[in-house]
Amino acid sequence: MSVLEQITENLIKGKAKDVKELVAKAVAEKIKPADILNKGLLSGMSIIGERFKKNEVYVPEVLIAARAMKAGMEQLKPLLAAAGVQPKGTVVVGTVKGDLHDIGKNLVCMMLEGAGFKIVDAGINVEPDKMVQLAKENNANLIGASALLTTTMTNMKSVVEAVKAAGMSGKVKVMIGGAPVTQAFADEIGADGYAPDAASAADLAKKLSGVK
Ligand code: B1M
Repeated sequence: MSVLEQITENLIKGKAKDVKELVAKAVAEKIKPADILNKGLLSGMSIIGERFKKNEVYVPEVLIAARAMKAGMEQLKPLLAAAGVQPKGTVVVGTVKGDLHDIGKNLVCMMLEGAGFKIVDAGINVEPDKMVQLAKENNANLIGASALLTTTMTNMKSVVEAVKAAGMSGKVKVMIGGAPVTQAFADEIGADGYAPDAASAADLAKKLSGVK
């Protein structure tokens, strides 16, 4: 088994220490940082994402795999920057105003990072204007809004409106999700996309960003 395949396999199993060591080994073997990222780490997260969608693995397995990916990424980040490898896009992710639930939002952040995006985590209880401001500051192409309450999901509309008011429609797309959110609601408020779970959020971010 190649070192890249070993990285993928150990990431799926959530073995952070082994992933870290294998990434160091791959670097020592002079494998390109972009290949270590795409063919090792990201392919592991993509497999975990697919299994999560099919309910073959659950939240804890995803969190453990994401921790292993982080361990590998810590080694790789400086090398990727030095090699000029660009992220697939930048996403500002936050839980909307009035809402303090962040477990799903954090999973979405991890899956997006696992798909190759740069994440700006805006946190919880985020004002719509704050999301827009962070998108501007970080030159983001996407805003991801999460809501878990029927009383706060309406604040997603304010995010869409804040993006419009800032003249950023088209340049910055808005994707939404969370337990009470539906595609019909996304259509109603004019969001650019809806994803039912964190793995689908990564697929949607790629689609909205026009990348594979
Ligand atoms: Co709250 N809570 N809660 N809560 N809480 C729910 C959501 C609730 C359904 C429980 C219930 O009554 N059965 C209910 C909402 C009812 C409703 O509006 N329909 C509820 C309520 C009422 C409340 C309070 C009002 C309770 C009170 O104080 N009276 C209060 C509100 C506080 C506030 O936000 N202002 C409250 C507080 C809390 C805690 C703080 C105690 C805690 C949150 C801790 C935390 O997040 N750090 C909490 C929890 C844990 C829950 C439940 C039990 C679990 C939520 C969760 O983390 N799920 C929840 C009941 C339940 O869902 N069974 C409940 C796991 C997580 C992985 O799933 O977040 O759905 P989820 O994320 C999924 C997808 O939805 C999707 O991907 C994720 C992974 O696949 N997704 C996205 C999420 N965001 C996305 C964004 C995307 C795309 C996909 O694109 C950007």
